[in-house]
Amino acid sequence: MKPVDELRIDRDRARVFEHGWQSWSPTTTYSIGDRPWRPVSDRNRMLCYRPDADPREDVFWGEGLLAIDPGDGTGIRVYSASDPRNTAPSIRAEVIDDHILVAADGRTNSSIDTAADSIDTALARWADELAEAAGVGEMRRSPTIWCSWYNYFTEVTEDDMVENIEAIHRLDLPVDVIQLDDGYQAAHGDWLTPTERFSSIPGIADRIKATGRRAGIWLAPFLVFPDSELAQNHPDWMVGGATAPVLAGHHWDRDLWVLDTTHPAAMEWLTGVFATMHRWGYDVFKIDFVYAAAIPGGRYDDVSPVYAYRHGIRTIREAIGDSYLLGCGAPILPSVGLVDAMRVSPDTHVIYEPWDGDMSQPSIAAAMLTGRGRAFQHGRFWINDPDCIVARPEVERREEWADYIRKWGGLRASSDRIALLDEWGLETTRELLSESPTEPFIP
Ligand code: 9PG
Repeated sequence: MKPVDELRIDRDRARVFEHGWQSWSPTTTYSIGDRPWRPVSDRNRMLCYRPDADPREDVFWGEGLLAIDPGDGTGIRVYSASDPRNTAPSIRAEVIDDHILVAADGRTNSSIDTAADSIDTALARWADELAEAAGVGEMRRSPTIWCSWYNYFTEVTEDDMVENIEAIHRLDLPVDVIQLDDGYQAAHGDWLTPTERFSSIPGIADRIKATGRRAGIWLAPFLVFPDSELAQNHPDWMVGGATAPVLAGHHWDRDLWVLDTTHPAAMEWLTGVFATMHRWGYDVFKIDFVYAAAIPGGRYDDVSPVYAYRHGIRTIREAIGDSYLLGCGAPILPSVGLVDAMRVSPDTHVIYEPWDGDMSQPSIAAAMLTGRGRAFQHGRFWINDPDCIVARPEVERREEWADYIRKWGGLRASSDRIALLDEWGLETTRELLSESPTEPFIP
């Protein structure tokens, strides 16, 4: 770490904004006495934080971006990677008495916004500049979506899909896209082969399109199960190679290997997977756990992990034509300019508090914390995805979650089994689905 700045603060008023690495990494503004959110386990660090960073708990720490309001009226300091899309320095802010020492492990820019009256205002302006430099351009209107995940999780079946396609149609819900999530595929890597719970993957797209709606699908394109056919046939396409594949975590009861996006044959294969899905009728793609492509490790080409990541996303983009692309579990700043919409928070859930107290874990509280922290990105980098509306009676404090989406939401998606919605749930779902605001705002 090299020193970047040193400034005096008013300890009672000063605030520090930490930007987390990927969609699920906690991102919020703290007072000086606060303890920032950190992973409670190595499992969580790997899956939901920057896997190769290990900040102390008594310093503030941003990935590629950190902002400070010294609380004395001298202006908001914004520290960021000098090239936020291509490099990703960690930025540390250490409080010592009435000073903050800022340091970073790569090249950073710093600016002082003396006109901004809040950290959010300064971040919104900073984001405007980055969006302009990145050539982000006009936002595409986001479709309204129904997603299978938050009711069925990995147990989703073909019958579940058909039941909900029919219910949405019968109730004339304002849903543009019906999106099949995790659970249809034989294994991570074997995306074109259905599990025994599905008779056909193109068949689902046909059923959806027959109701006049568009079809969407989930993939974790850079994750590979060690027991998949892909891993068996092409161990040399993995980051780390055939002999020492790099781990991107352990989830779904399996170790996770990483597809090497710099391997030309692997990218040809990946292009084929997405082009096939597209030909089958899918034109909304939720690409998930994509942080994996930015994990350090040995690759075919000796490029930086962030470069490898961007190349992987571009390869997908080129394979799917005009389709709508939603990033998830994605390194945030390296994705600017590459996706139409972005999950800006951990998952929502039927539970309010995270099961293990870690604010990267599925829960309404964690989704609201970080989604709020990244509200300034909406309409500037992409359409923010605050995660799905869940409104069935089982959902803890569901009114709060609905209010949050009403206030901050960008992309609007529903994820309840429609048959489980009571009158309040159905009305709220219908209301929230009726618009997907694209305008940026100052949070
Ligand atoms: C599919 C899901 C859904 C969801 C994604 C992502 O750390 N974790 O335990 C963890 C659990 C679930 C998860 C991410 C992290 O969910 O955000 O919308 O698509 O994958 O498996």
